[in-house]
Formats: sequence, C-alpha cells, structure tokens
Amino acid sequence: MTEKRYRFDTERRQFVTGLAALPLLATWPGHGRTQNPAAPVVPELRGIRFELSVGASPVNLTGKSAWAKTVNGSLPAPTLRWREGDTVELRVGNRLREDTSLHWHGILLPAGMDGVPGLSFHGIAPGESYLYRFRVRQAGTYWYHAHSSLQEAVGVYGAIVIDPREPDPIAADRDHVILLSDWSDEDPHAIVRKLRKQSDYYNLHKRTVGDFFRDARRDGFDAAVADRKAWGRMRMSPTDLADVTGLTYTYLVNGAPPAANWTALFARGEKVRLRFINGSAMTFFDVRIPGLRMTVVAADGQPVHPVSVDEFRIGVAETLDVVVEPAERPYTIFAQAMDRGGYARATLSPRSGLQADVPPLDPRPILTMQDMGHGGMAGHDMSQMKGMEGGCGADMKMPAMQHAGHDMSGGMIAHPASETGNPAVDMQTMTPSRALDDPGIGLRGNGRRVLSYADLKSTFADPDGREPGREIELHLTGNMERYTWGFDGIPFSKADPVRLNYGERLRIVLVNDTMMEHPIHLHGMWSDLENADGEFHVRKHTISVPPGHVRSYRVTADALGRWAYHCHMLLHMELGMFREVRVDA
Ligand SMILES: [Cu+2]
Repeated sequence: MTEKRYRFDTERRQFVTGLAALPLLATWPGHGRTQNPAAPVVPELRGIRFELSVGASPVNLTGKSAWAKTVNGSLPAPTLRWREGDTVELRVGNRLREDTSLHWHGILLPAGMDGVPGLSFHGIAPGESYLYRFRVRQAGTYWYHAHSSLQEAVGVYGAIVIDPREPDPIAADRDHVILLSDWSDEDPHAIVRKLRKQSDYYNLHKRTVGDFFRDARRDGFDAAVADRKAWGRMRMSPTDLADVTGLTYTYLVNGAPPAANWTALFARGEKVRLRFINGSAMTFFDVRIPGLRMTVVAADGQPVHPVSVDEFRIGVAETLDVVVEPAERPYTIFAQAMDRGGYARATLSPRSGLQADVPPLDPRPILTMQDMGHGGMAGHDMSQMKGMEGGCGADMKMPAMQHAGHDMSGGMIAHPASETGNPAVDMQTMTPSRALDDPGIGLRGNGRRVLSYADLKSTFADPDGREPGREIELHLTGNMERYTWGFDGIPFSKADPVRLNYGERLRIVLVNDTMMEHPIHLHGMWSDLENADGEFHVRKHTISVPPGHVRSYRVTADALGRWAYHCHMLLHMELGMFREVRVDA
C-alpha cells in the first residue's frame, strides 16, 4: 500500500456541503467535536436516568429534503451507554401526532418494560410519556427502536452499549459503534402499497433476454430454458434477494450516507473494537474492511470464541462486535446490501479527512433451486430441474406427500396442514439444510474468509443445561406475489398465541418455506441456537434463517407475560410474520 492511494477528500466535502447534506446539523450537540467535518456525531447519553423525546425532524440524506422521525432530534437516536447491574430509568415523551413506543432489543426485562404496544403496554399517546425502569442484567452491544407502525423505518433506532460490571474480557483501546441502516425518502407506507400491487417493484435486477443468451451459451440452451421454466412456474424471480432495494434506499453508517463518509479515528498501534449493529428496516449487509482481518468477539451482545474473518453477513437486528488492529493508514468499512444494489460506507482512519479506495459492488448473486431447499444433493443444479417436474414444479403449492416417491437424501420435511391449499403460501421447502457453515448466497467461494453461524460459538456452555422438554415447529411462509407473510401460512391477525410454560426449556424449530432470509426475534428471552446435531452452539436474540434452511434453538421460558415474536424485516412483520408468545405461570 502506498501513500498515493489516499487523498484529502476535498471533492467529497464540497459535494456534501453543496447538498447541504449535513443531516440534522442544527440539532447535533456534538458537532463541535466532530471527527470528520462532513459527518455528524451521534450523541451519546450515559448514566441511569434518560430523557428521550420522539419527534419529527427535517433531514437531507439524499440531496432532497424529507422528514424523519427522530429521538431528541437525532437520526440515529442517541447512543445509550448503560452499566450492567444498574437500574436504568428512561422517560420517553411523544411529540408526534401518532402513538409511539421504544423497544430495547435483546434486553432482558419485565414484560411491561418491553415496549410493544398491544402486548406489553398501551403505547405512548401524543403528548404523553412513559417511564421505563428495569435492572440491566447483561452487557454488550444492543440497540433500540420504535415498535409502532413503521417508525423504525424513518429514523427511530439507536445503539445501546452496556459496559460490564467486571473488567471487560474483550480488550480494546478504543470503541466505535457502527450502526448500519437503510433510508428512503419515500413514506414506508407507500413502499408497502407498491409491494402489495407489484411485489418486484424494487427489483433492480430483473433478468433480461441478453442474460438468457449468456446463460444459454454458458450452460446450454436446454438448461437455460429449464431454468426459466422452473422460476416461471413459481412466479418468482431468482434475483429477488431483497424486496426493497437501492432503487429507493440510501444506506447509512451512523446516520451518514456514503458521500458523507463517517469516520472512526484511532491512534497508532491501538486495538479497535467496532460494534456493528444492523438497525435497518429491510436490509442485510455484507461487511468487510479491505486490507484488514476482523476478529469477531461477540454476537448479539454475547461473547463468542474469537474467530478471524475477512467478511461477515449481518441480518436485520443482529449485532456483531469485532476487534481490528489497523496499521497507520485509512481503511474503508464497506457494507454492501445483500442484493448488491448499494452500500453503506465509513472510514477507519488515523486522521480525519483521509479515505481509502471504495471497492466495487460484488456481482449480484442468483438464487438457485438448491438455495431454496429444492435439491439438497451435491451438484443438483438448475439444469436438472427438469427431473423435478411434477415435484417441486407446478405452482409450488403441492403438499409434501406428493414428494413421497422421490429419493431426497437431505431428508424430507413435513409441512403443517394449514399450508395446504393456502393462497398465503406460494412455496414449500422439501429438503432443507440444517448446516450452519454456509456463508450464504452471494458469499460462497469469493476468495475471502466469510463468517458463518458455524463460526459463532458461545464462550460458555448451555446456560440452562436441561435438554428441551418439548419442541415447537413453525414454518416461515409467504406469498411473494401478494406480498403477504406469516408463520405456518397464518398471519398474526388470525393466529393464536404460542404458549410457553413458565420455567420450561423448549426447542423452537424454524423451517423457511420462502425464498427470502428471515431474521427471527423472540422478545424477553434468549434464543440459544443449536448446531445440526441439536447441541447448544451460540446464544443470540435474533436467529436468521436463510431460504431452504431449518434452524433450531432452545428457549428458557423464564420471563412471564406476553411477548412479541417476529421477523425483523419490518415489512414482513407488518404484513403478518408475527406471533404473540405467552409465558404463563
Ligand atoms: Cu421476514
């Protein structure tokens, strides 16, 4: 690496100033100590008493002015710094003209403090406030967000950093929050309306006739035709990796768009801890820092055995702490959206004003039938789809029994009766994978060491120790065309609560019967992910289930009350992939 790769970024500064794109400039109390004059500083509040006010503020994140919903006038919301063992009090006032709420994601607390309107409290009406008060029983990196309407999509999210009581086992000289998010100038309700009319409205990558001839040259004409037929039968597009994309989204780091180049500073020789939080409404990110290995030390706030990687995928609502040891030069923190339609970007630098090269976006990945659990045998590629006709073909609404004659070495999965003949279910996974070691669609074989769930191993044994006493299997379902989502083909509005017995240890098995990845979050309790052999693997609060996968995890029902359980893709939750979990005495 030579010095000439780095330059003072005067063009960028002019660009940003020219746009007047300093988001919420007037309201940034920390602006005077901004490390990079182009990017805002997110306020940090620490202590045990917090006054938070949810309101509306003008922003300019794209070159056009728009309205955001903000906390204390800040997007993202202020970083809250707590200490393990303290009892915190947070008074949250509502200055909006609609109800609001704040939910403390991944935090163990009494149900009445969880902040989900309709379940744990009544919400906060305009002009009113609510006092949250609970003891902090954990340490690490978390976040908080609105649980009302679609406010989370328009700015109501922020970081939580909890310092441990005991000296931190994770040694670092410096600490930065890297809060990733997605922003649209469009009203999220308008986005929902568009998706309900045309579910691929934001699909940047519909395949063209030219793509067909390229594939035909590469794979042969028959294979290319079979491929198109297979996808056509399912009325789906293999490029639908994200339902809302860079066509409308600008991707942010700590509230700053790529042009503003939010910068994290370090001094020579320091070990730097980066606390990645995916506070997006709808975007999975693939993150890397070219030229720098990252040692992953915690996932969803909980310590894991250190693992050194070049890249990781972070699902919506997940957090991941990494430690890096940069040389004395700038690095780009590059977070591309999973569908490659755009990226968030920041710089890790010894001085402000420097930047490193920003890599090009990776080629867009194409889903295969195998990705969706229609295969499972090695080498079962798209060209063999013809052999599957009458099985996984037709309109994908076949009950599992019709596959009984197939030799599926991956193991057939049964489907709940509620999926059969259900227009809310447009496909079923037949031979899903239990493996945790797949880095994921678009990340396989890219020459980089990519983190997978198999690499995330808790530093502690199963904290409960009991074998699960019973098992609940739920299928993640949807109909892409109708843009409707659910569990077992049933939307929240028509579903009974999932009932847990206080104190029991149980296993939840999630089968993904859709072509999208779903990050599933259970409130109030931990989700202890198991490996393919059913052994405790890693403690998390959000378990992401890729298409064509089964994931199982253990839950100790040690928190009484009514809890939310949902996909953290905001629009999937809003359109039905949500359940109440009730823990009864
Ligand atoms: Cu989802």
